[in-house]
Formats: sequence, structure tokens, C-alpha cells
Amino acid sequence: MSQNKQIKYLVEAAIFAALAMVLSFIPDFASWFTPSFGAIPLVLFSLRRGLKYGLLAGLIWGLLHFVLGKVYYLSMSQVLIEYIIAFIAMGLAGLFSVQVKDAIEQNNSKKAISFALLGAIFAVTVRYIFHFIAGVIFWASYAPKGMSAVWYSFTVNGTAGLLTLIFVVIAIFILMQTQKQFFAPKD
Ligand code: 218
Repeated sequence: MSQNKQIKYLVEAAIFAALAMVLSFIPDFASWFTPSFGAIPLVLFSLRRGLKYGLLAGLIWGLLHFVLGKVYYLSMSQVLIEYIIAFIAMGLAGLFSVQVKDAIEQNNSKKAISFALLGAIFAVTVRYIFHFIAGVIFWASYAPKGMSAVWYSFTVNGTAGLLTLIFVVIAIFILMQTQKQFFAPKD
């Protein structure tokens, strides 16, 4: 890859990570059940540029939480799992970027949508599995009296993950219908 292209992709990664971070400033109107709106630009970008740049954008998004003081800190390992590993995992949607791109070039909208959705489901699921695990280990004391840590974490993170996925899926449908070249850029 030419150096110019590489720089362009890096700048795009930074821009989409910043966009994700802006959306992270939407207040948690439903406490920890609140969906992660920043997942929208991050998954879209990962599908556009693939795994490597997607993971990088996820890492930048995670790191921006530290810079901007948006980290909920309980312990070192909790923060590592929830703000580094979980956010990097969002880039996993990029695993399917080649299939999405090929499908678009073949004018196969169904296939393009299917792989984009697969990427979104995979990335959001892996991310929220990390939050679920962290929830069981670190957030158990926040569970309502009489509720098990596992069930508490599952309901909280399951709901947030599902809501997040719904918004990402809507965004994928809209962009596929209005601007599918976003997923198959010429350069
Ligand atoms: C049960 C429970 N409560 C809170 C958290 C923390 N958590 C959940 C989802 C997303 C994030 C990252 C910031 O948006 C965090 C820190 C949890 N894992 N489990």
C-alpha cells in the first residue's frame, strides 16, 4: 500500500474514533442499560476499511475516554477489559469488510447486507461479552439485593448490547440504501 493511502486510512480511523467519542457524550439516560451510540461510526468504519484499521479506531476510541475523563474506574484490570479490550473488539466488524466490498461490486445487496450485519453482530457481541464478564467480576456489588451477579450483569449488558446492535443495524440499512459506496471505497 502506498504511504499516502496508509496515511489517509489512519486519518480516517482517527476521525471515526473521534466521531464515536462525540456520541459517547450522549448522557446515560438509562444508566448502564444505555446503548453505545459511538458503536455506529466505529462499526461502519470497520466495515469500510477492514480489521486492522477497525481495531485501531476501536483502540483510539477507548483511549479517548481516558483523555476526556470518561472512564468509570473500579480497578486496573476492570479498566483494561472495559476501555481497552472491549473497545478494540468493536473493530472485529472489519473481519467481513472484504466480503461486503465484493458483494457490493457484484451488485449483490442481500449478500452485502448479510455480511455487514454479521460483522456488526460479531463486534457488538464480543464487546458486550467483555462488559458482561467485567460486570460479574467487578460490578456485582451494584446488583439489586437478592439478584445474582451473573443475572444482573447479563440483563444490564445484554440490554445495552442489544440496543446498541439495533442502532448499528439501522445505520447499516440506511447507509447501504443511500450510499453503499461508503463500504466499497475506490481508494
Ligand atoms: C453490570 C455492569 N454495570 C456496569 C458495567 C460497566 N460498563 C458497562 C458497559 C460499557 C462500559 C464502557 C463504557 O461505556 C462499562 C464501563 C458493567 N460492565 N457491568
